[in-house]
Amino acid sequence: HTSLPLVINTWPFKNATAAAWNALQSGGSVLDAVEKGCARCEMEQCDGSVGYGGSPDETGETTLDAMIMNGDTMEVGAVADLRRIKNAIGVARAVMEHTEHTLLVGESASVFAENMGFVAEDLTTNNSVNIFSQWLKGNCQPNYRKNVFPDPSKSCGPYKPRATVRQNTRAHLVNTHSHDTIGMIVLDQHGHLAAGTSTNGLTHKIHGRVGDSPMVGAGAYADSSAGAASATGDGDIMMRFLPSYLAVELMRAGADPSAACKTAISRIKRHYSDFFGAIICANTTGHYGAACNKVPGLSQFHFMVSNSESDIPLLKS
Ligand code: SD4
Repeated sequence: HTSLPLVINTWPFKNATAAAWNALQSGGSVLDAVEKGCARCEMEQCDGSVGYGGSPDETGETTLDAMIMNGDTMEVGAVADLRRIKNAIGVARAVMEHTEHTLLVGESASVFAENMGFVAEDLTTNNSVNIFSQWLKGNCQPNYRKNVFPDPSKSCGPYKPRATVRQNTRAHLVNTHSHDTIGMIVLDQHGHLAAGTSTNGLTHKIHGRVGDSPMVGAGAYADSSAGAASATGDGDIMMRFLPSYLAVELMRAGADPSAACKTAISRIKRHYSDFFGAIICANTTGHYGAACNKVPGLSQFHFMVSNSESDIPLLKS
């Protein structure tokens, strides 16, 4: 396909798109491009929802999830609930290239990262402290718990199960500004395909919560013989449906990328009509598509594209 190479990523994170594109132009592999692109967002703290200093959890800590997948070899490296290390996608790649494992989590992932030479630093910033203290002060809702109540003597938690389970309680606020993961797909002229994600997850999540982004087939999936996909949104819901895997398998079966994305989203809608989420897809010829679930507050889902028809990142929706 003449428009190759192709870089696409979720949300209008155009510096990430450009970083991935430049990595390819300077001779880097598709994995280098995914890593450089996501790392750019980690350093820029894209939207406050990638990298350090965003989305503090219920204890005020920022923790990171990331994944990278090689569509040629099907190797994956991922980290979840990573603490104290800013470059989560770099650690994910180190898991892929320097271990036989796929996913490392929590404190142990951080120790692995330190041993691999990643710098340990505090991920807390004034911004994350502010978000956290606002939440403690006024609006201390157990956003991501159901059928529990907070200890009345404290402003927040500890939370206890309700004696009688209320039906259908979903104290789950969908705040579109608390989710904006970067998910990226890169395809080069030789058909090498890679995908990756990086995020700081959800604001006020329960300590230890892991989203869809580091989960293979949920946050992203790549298979150079079929295509690649990456999802963003309400990871707790989305990971139940492996939307990225589903979209790639649909493309393998002949669906065009837009149709594959739409089907992956509608599969989730069958059960959760108001979930917040979107997916991007590309096939092996460099055609791409995207779909999102329309919910109040999210008028359009934007994503970035660079290919040889336009090496300036284009905003699509
Ligand atoms: C998560 N999927 O941790 C991520 C958040 C996200 O757009 O993608 N927001 O659930």
